[in-house]
Amino acid sequence: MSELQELETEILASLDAADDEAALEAVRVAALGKKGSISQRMRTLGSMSAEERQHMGPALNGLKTAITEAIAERRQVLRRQAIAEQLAAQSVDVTLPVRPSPSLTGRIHPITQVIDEITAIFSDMGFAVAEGPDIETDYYNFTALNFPEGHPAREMHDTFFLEPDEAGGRKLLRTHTSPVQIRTMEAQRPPIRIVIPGKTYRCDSDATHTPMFHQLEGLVVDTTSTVAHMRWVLEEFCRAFFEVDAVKMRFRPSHFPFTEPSLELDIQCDRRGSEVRFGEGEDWMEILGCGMVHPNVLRAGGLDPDEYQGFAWGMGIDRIAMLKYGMPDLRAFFDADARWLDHYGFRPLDIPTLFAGLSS
Ligand code: 2NL
Repeated sequence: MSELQELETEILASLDAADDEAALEAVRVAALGKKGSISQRMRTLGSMSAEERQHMGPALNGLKTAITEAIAERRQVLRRQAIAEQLAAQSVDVTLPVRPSPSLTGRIHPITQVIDEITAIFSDMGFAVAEGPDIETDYYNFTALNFPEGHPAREMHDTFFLEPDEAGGRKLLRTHTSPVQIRTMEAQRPPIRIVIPGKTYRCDSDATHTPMFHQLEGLVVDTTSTVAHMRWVLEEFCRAFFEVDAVKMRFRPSHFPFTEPSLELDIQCDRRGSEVRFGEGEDWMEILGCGMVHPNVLRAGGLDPDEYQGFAWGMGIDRIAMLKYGMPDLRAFFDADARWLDHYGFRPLDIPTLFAGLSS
């Protein structure tokens, strides 16, 4: 057998052995690539005698054509094989039982449910829902909210700071949703009626605190908004949320940097049984903090405190969700345990509305 025939047999054998496109490409490069066995031989034609060249020229060209065709053929075979394998892998057994739809097996997390319930109540009273970034600046999280520079209240918030940026500024994870109120005041003129649900962060972790938790704040700014309006709004909210005809409330004096005066709201309840009952009993439970927006905060929002006034409140969603739905352990909220969610979660199509019932 001539040397070229031997080479041809060898290349055809390695083509047969190539069982995917990458192996095929390797064979092609080894034969027809710049430094391939055929290309190298083609380059020797120039230094041959005319007689030798007359014989080797057509032989080499013939080999090149034969191998090029063989590669194309093999590529076709491999492609068909790959498609056949893919189709076999994707085949569906139509005799298997239908899997129940996610709308039946999926569950809405109790926190999402409670946020939907609360926003439904406030939407009904004419409030809009506002949202903002979780990563905030020191200005929106503290300064604009009347936390003086170096004031101990800043330290009390156990803030998570991000690495400083090029300019040396340190962003942070918002410790409350209040920055959204400042951003809203900057962006729109009163009357403002908004509620802000969202994630908030503080470096604190024990049986009753998680480093990420949920808050819902509200803000009303107009020319004549008063504590009396605030009291009505909060009472309506409590009646609707706890699904009782009447609630007894009491306000206690408190302190927040962003409100003056500041108050805390308790509602009457009965804790004697295994669960808390609202709208009856002799016990009190703290529900939220509230107050009249501090003039400095209005100014930071670009509003003239001689023209505008308003009220605001803030509450922790996680604790209120635990209370309403009798969930004993806060930390289970964020374990992503499907069995827990199966038990405490809500059906996706049971959307809370005031007319159809919040939690029925
Ligand atoms: C609490 C108390 C509160 C606010 C939040 C607020 C926001 C602006 C202006 C004035 Cl922009 N106030 N928010 C007011 C009073 C209390 O939260 O204990 N939250 C869990």
